[in-house]
Amino acid sequence: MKIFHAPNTRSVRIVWLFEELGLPYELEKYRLGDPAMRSPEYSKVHPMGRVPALQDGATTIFESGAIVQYVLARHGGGRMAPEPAAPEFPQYLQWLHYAEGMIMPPVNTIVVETILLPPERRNQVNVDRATKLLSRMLGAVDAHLEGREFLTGAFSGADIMTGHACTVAIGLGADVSDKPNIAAYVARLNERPALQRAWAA
Ligand SMILES: N[C@@H](CCC(=O)N[C@@H](CS)C(=O)NCC(=O)O)C(=O)O
Repeated sequence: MKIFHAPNTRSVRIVWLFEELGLPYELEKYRLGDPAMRSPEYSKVHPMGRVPALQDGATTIFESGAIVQYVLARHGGGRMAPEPAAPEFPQYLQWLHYAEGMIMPPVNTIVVETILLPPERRNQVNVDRATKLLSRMLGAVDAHLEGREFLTGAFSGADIMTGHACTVAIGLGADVSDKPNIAAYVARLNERPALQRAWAA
């Protein structure tokens, strides 16, 4: 399978997933801002010119959460995802989708307003609002992690998605001094050799 990847982006999630599963993969690597991601050829892979995307034979799929679900369903062999009948399945889906639904929107605003926009177009009101929102979104993860090592029992696709989003948020400077469970969780994730290999890819 081929992973369309750019270092330090959400495609790290997919490389991390493959590394955890020990599945072979090929990388097609880009840099953020690479004109090749805007080419007509790449728009056949991802119509918005983004990463990650995955090619599996004749199938091409984008959206990191969908890719995680797809890979685990087709190639996971029952690992890293509870069965639909398992009691933890609903919570697994919830935390799998929480990353893009709730954490990444304020993260995106912070990235745009503090990194991507030229200084004269930045808006501190937007940064302050997003920072407050992000803190509330991380608060729910912190509360859920009380007494838990991972989000839903054993390490799963939900940790790939929401764990990565928490790691990115902290990397951007989110204050988790009042969220000890998240701080410890992210430290645990960062110790995983598969994640270390994915960051280096
Ligand atoms: N919801 C999408 C977001 C994809 C996305 O925005 N990827 C960013 C990198 S983290 C990207 O490719 N940006 C390139 C660009 O906007 O030109 C997912 O989870 O896959």
